Parts: sequence; C-alpha cells; structure tokens
Amino acid sequence: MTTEKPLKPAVIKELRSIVGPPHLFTEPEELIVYSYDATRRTSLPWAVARPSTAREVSRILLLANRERFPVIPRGAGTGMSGGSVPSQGGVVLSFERMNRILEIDGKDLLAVLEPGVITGDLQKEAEKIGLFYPPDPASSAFCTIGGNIAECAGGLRAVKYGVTRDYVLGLEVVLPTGEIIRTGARTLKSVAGYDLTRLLIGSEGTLGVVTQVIVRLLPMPEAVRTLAAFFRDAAQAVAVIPRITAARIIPRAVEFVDRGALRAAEGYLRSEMSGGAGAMLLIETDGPAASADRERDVIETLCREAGATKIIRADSREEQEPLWKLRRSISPALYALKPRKLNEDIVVPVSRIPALLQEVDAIAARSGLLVVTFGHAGDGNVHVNVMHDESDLRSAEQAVREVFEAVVRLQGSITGEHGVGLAKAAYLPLEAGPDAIAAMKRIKQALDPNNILNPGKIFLENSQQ
Ligand code: 2HG
Ligand code: ZN
Repeated sequence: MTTEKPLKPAVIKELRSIVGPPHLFTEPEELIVYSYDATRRTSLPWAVARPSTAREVSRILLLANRERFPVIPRGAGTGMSGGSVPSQGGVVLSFERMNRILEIDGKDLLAVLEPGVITGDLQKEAEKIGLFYPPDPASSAFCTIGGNIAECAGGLRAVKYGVTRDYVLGLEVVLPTGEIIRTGARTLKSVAGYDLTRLLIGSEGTLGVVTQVIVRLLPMPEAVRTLAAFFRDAAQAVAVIPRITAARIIPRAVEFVDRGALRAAEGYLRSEMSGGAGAMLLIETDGPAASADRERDVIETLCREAGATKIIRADSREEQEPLWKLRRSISPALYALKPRKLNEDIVVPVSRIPALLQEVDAIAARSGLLVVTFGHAGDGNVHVNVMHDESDLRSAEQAVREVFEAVVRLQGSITGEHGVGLAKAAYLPLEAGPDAIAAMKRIKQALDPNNILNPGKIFLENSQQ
C-alpha cells in the first residue's frame, strides 16, 4: 500500500474517540519520538495511538481497513532492522499503556502479560518467587515482550535455553482485519489446529497485533558461574567453542567479543579489564552449584590450554554484573568508532564460526572498512558490524552483501534474532527461495488483504521477489 495522504480530520477524530484524547498524538514534536528504532532510520508517522485494550486495537484496525492507512505496532523502539519504523507513514500503535504483568502463576510456571511489559521487569518479578524467564536480549532493560515476539528475540542465553518462541505458550492477537483471536493454550502442549502462535512469533508485526501473551517460566537455577577469558586474537578464542561442545557441556552463555568491540566498550564505560587482549569469551554455566562449578572449571582449563592470557571468575551478582555491563554496552559503544554502522545478526552452524570469521576478515580487508564482530558465538549467532562514514555507504553495503553470501554458503541464516524488517528485505532472496517467499506472501495476503499492517517490511515491495 502506498497511500501518501495524511489522515482526514474525521479519521483523526475517530481515532481520538477510540483511545481517548490524551492518547492520540498528532503534533510533530510528539510524532518524532515514534519515528525511529535502533537502526537510526527515521520516518514520521501521521499519528500515534496509545491503546489500552484489544478492543481499541481492533477498532483502529477496522478503521484502517475502511480508510486504507498503514498501522505500525511499536514496543520500545529498540529493534535492529527497522521493524517499527513507520516507513510509509500511517498510525503507530504504541503499547506503553498496555504494560501490566497480569499474572505470575507459580503453580503452573507461567506468566500472563500485556505486550508493553519490559522484558527485564518480567525477569525480576519472576525471580521474586524463584522463577526464571530465560530469553535475555542485550537490551532487556528497555525492550518489550511485544517487540521480542515480533522479532523472535534471542539474546545472551539462547545457547542453552533457546529463544522467545520457545517460551510463548499462547497469544491474544488482533488480526489485521480486526478480529480478536486466541492462539495456543495455557498448557505446555496443544496441537489443536495450525500453530498460529509460532506463525505470529517473528512475523515482525505484519500478520497480527499481539495484545496478550502467556509465557512459560522455569525454576531459577540454583547457581550461576561466570568466566571471562581473554586471548591474543579472535581465532584463539573461538577455537575453544567446539572444545566445550566436545566436553559435552552446554553453558548458558558463550559470548565472543573481538578486539574492536572490547576497546569500544571499555572506552564507553571508562573501565579497562582486558589487559589489552585481542578477544574475549564471556561464558556462564548454571544449575546445581556443584555442576555449575564443575562445568566452569572444565571450561577454564580449556581456555587456559587454548592460550588464554587472563581469566576472571565471577561467582556473585556483584562480580558478574560489570562483565555483563561491558557486553551489553557494546552495541551503543561502537558509535564511538565511526558515526554509522551496518549491524548484522548472521547465524551459522556453530562448528563453522571459525570459517565465518575468516570470511569476514577477508571481506573487511577487501573493503578497507573497520569491521567489528561480537555476539552469541555459542549458538552461532555473530554480530558483524560494518563501521563506516556516510561517504563509505556503498562499500559498506557491498561488504554486507558479501557477508550474507558467505553465510548462505555456510548453510546459515542472514538474521538470527533481529528480523528482516527494512534493513534486510533486499537480501531475503539470498536465503529463501522464490517459492518460499511466494508462500510467505500468500499468508500475508490471506490475513491482511489490504496490506494495512506494517507494510514494506520483510519483502521488497513492487518487486518480483
Ligand atoms: C546484542 O547482542 C544486540 O548486543 C545488538 O543484539 C547487536 O548491535 C548489534 O550488532
Ligand atoms: Zn544480539
């Protein structure tokens, strides 16, 4: 849909009456706040509505179909692929008022949430009764559950515990045509009909608007043990990862940080802990204390054998926190190196990470650009950040295309946790065949015949793709 007309006054009036006057924004200084995400792409919406119920969302979507304007669901705007950017204008649906934890059920080990709940708040509330919500995006202090569902967020603990889709039992969803449906169940099992829950998770706000979520919780592991190991270079660090697998250990986190990312984060936090090392592994084990200790000890030995120059062990929250702060700050810290970055979230089979890093090094050398790598190496998901100035954009884009081509050759995926959004729409055909893309588009067409919901995302519009 390519309507460029701003909304008619009568439509604004109707929107205002649906959400209530204080919750409809139309002034430029209000709209700008909802115009961008963490990719720093910007496009102003025509209006922002802050609904408080599924019924209000449904009425807005019915109106959007009648008047043919785009609707863009938005959590906290921390997305990394432009998913919540209103690239064709339209009405942003912001979930900051639907931010209640409705229930934490310690008997059935689940929580019922509104989509605007901050992921870190859910983690903290669950912990108060000894429960654990494992998905942990690096932005957990700011991002929302609704956004995590839209992108199927992964994060720091996916290596052992999986990603958002592994914890969502059921959803309440408003379909693009306004019907309010429930998917899944309040149970661990349900095979009643198609798995609409999984279809919706990772659909990047294009197939439905999530208005309620049932997530599964686990018992809090008894102990968590952390190890930071510093190495001369990246190759030495990543060589440890297959040895951990060979020792039949699955840590809950295996994060890799290269020299550039380490320096940027240390500079940003004004704290030096790497001793000038060329790479870091940040590894965490959990479970009963004796087993978490034993696994950490085995991993420490493997790191020393591989040539680690320095090891930091952290057993308490107070000791662990600065290490995770360093890791979580990398993404924003990189802007100190260059004004712009193309940050990717490619994923390859874990055993192929050394091959991937070699390919990335060669691409970086050919491009002449600074390329920084870090991320969730334990599950094969590496963030490749091509740092550049505005004048280098073309070389940066060429480098990204070459990285994606290498990933596909290595039988990986061009996006492990950030989604396709606007940023990767042109590259989707590298990975998904034409028939698969056509099937995806038929699903979109069936659920959203007027292309109301988050148009322009995932697929290149007006193309033969
Ligand atoms: C992380 O793991 C995020 O820190 C952001 O997914 C990654 O900025 C990035 O490349
Ligand atoms: Zn990440």
